[in-house]
Amino acid sequence: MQLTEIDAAAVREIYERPFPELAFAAIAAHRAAFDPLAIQRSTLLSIKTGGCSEDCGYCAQSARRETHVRPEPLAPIDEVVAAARAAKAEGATRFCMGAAWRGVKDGPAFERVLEMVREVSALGMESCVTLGALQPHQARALREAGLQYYNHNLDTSRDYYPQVVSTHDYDDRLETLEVARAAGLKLCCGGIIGMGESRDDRIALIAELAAMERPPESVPVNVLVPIEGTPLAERATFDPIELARTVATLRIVLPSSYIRLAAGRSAMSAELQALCFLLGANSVFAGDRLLTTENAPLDSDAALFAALGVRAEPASARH
Ligand code: SAM
Ligand code: DTB
Ligand code: SF4
Repeated sequence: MQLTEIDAAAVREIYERPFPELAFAAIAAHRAAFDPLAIQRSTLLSIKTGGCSEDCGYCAQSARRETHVRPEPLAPIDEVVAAARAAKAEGATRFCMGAAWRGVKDGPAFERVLEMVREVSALGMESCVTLGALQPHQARALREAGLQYYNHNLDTSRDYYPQVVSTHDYDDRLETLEVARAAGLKLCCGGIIGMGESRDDRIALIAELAAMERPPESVPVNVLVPIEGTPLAERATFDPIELARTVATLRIVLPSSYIRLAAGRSAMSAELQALCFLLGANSVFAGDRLLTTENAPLDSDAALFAALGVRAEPASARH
């Protein structure tokens, strides 16, 4: 099914189906578009940690909050390349570099990021960066450096967004997504669940993604990692069945996108991850760390994959 126009009512009809009906449709959609045994693996590295001007209520890296994070300057290129090599050796096919910036500023720091992108691409890995807001000439420079994916999440519904962040708005996020798309970049765009949003908010986010003229190729589904010192940690409400419904609905409305079980896996049982893979999640963050927090360890992932009989997708299996 290729949906070009989909509204919240259509998404709700899918999301709220009796679970066995929802699951059956999601599994069928997954098998029609993907090898259900293959899970894509991306590795994350924080290349510029903390000290961010923004006030995103879930984030450890806002300068406005007292958290476990100590700000660090932009990483040197050789450290980033070493981390990318290690990720490749461990079987990751995509290397994602994250900076705690409101947006990109022209100058030596951006030049260094461009060099990181060139070096990672030269290793034969897919590259992804997440640097906040982008201007068109910056997006073009990233594309020319060999960048494939730009990660920029909508994070939640338009209605709930002002309760999550006050220093930028939903339209700013959509604008950057358009800028990245116009430069020929693939989009990695998803959200966070479990930060006190309602089911309506989750449905509205899914509808927003599905209604894009060209939906994101990659959709990260983060479960809130509660960070001490952030306001949303106190509102953390995680419901595993809502996660499963979110994954299954995304699989049905975005049949050819990779759906990533992103942050929050270290707090999930093997059974819940297995359910999400069954319902169409086919990508994970691999590696012991996310940006500022721990990820599900590599050895437990290997054990989980072996127990389920699934395998890491080889490089360039589809793209
Ligand atoms: N500053 C850039 C931006 O905001 O786009 C890039 C980095 S930001 C940390 C990237 C994404 O990480 C956020 O949009 C959010 O989806 C996710 N994220 C950050 N902190 C998280 C947390 N505590 N739990 C779950 N997801 C989180
Ligand atoms: C995404 O959707 N999730 C990643 C990545 N894109 C940049 C970030 C998760 C961060 C989790 C909390 C932390 O480690 O600080
Ligand atoms: Fe800054 Fe991004 Fe964290 Fe928001 S999510 S505070 S923009 S690093």
